[in-house]
Amino acid sequence: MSTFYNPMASDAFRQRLRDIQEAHESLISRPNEPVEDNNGIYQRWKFPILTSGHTPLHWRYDFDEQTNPYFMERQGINATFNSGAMFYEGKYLLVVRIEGNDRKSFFGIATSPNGVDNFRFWDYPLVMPETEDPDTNVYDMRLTRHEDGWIYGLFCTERKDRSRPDDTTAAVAACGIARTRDLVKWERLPDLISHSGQQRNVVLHPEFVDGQYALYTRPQDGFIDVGKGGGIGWGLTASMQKAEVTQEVIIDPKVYHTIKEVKNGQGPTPLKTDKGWLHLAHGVRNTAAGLRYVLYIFLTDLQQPWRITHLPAGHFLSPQGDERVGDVSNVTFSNGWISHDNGEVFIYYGASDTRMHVATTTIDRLLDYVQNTPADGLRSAASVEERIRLIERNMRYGSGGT
Ligand code: M1P
Repeated sequence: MSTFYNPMASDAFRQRLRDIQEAHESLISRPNEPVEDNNGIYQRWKFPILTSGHTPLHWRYDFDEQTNPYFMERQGINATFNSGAMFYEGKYLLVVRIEGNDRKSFFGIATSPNGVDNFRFWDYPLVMPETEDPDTNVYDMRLTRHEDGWIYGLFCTERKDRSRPDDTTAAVAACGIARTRDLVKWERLPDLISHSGQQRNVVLHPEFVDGQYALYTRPQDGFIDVGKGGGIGWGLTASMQKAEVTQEVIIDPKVYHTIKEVKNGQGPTPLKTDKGWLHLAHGVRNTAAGLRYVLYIFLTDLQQPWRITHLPAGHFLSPQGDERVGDVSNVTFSNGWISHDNGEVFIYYGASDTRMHVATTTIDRLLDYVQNTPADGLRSAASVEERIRLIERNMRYGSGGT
């Protein structure tokens, strides 16, 4: 990472430059630590791994005293969240959704040697080429290392809804597609064509299925409301250079009175295990205080990745403590996780559309969780029955003794 020194500036200006660089370095290099509380499923880590304060100072300040005599932050960064993730050349690499004070999101790459702290941004943000129809906003990239040899980044591209010119809030979401070999140079491909309305949370499956590329989709009637659409969909396309899904089936629908009553969406690229494909997703319900986004896990069949074999009830991870608060409070959202051959898994999640966190676990724990957590009985009485089964099993060990 670059350090900056301006020999032409006044003592006061140079001192401030030194001070903010020291404070920035101490934030970035602060060691993270596991939180004491641990549910046995995963380990949360205490500090956010990325905040707006982690973004490079030279993206925000003007270091020239002539043009910035008050040493102001010229181009503030509002938030860093919802990051795609992969292990790349020995480092934990995140493609971070960075939101400027101007509300525009863009991508920046940050890497860490250990996956839990010391994430440092590359000197420049990622320059994403545009299609003939320029994006207004791009965000939430899912990285997939596909067996065709490319690394794909699928993301949401948002544009004004031109059919409603008088409504300044009307927007259209679609799936933008780009690919790279080195994460530096990106080739933009045409946006996904689907025939089910708008799209967000589209994810590329890492292997060919029946000789085709396979996509997890999330069709939606509106920009925010999924309306009659929604659910995690599945579709095939012969090519990613002209990706088109003509047949989309919903493999994981939204369901009344569950954590995904309002909407849901595939998270990162699923992980292949010997028991099936492990999926992380987000589910959304409504509350008097607004929407609540939580994460859940499910397992699909190895040969038929669209077929769910295990789907535990309820959430796997929900916003806790400070994670609850931010620009869009009560949100956990994940579009990146990293697994190693030794079974370790690093789950990266955005909290309340503001900052990034990590939780660590293993494939074995995730498989135990997904295979042995009861499914949703969809009624209070069924939940009580299920809980009584657990209580009765435990009662064998209760003697009233110590
Ligand atoms: O604000 C919460 C999330 O809302 C959207 O997700 P979804 O389409 O599933 O509602 C996205 O904008 C996401 O980035 C954001 O975190």
